[in-house]
Amino acid sequence: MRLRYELEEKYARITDCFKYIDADRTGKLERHEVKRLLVEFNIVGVSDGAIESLIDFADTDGDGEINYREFARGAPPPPSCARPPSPRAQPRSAS
Ligand SMILES: [Ca+2]
Ligand SMILES: [Ca+2]
Repeated sequence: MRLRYELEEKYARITDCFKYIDADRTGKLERHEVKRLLVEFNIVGVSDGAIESLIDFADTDGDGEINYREFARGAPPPPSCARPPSPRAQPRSAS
């Protein structure tokens, strides 16, 4: 169904986004990765305190890092997070 497809698309994009930010492949977004993301988006002038607040907001289990579940739940829809979705012949392939 269409709704199901759209949900899968959305989650695929969040996953791509997460992997993109998680450059060191730890499966979690550490503070330095969040900071790097802001720099990459040319969001400069954000204080460390504001970044900490952002992380704390998303970090619902309080371990200081943002895991995938926290990211998927806490992140706003990422319109510009990753590169535009690449056109694929198969919408969903086993990975
Ligand atoms: Ca990481
Ligand atoms: Ca956490």
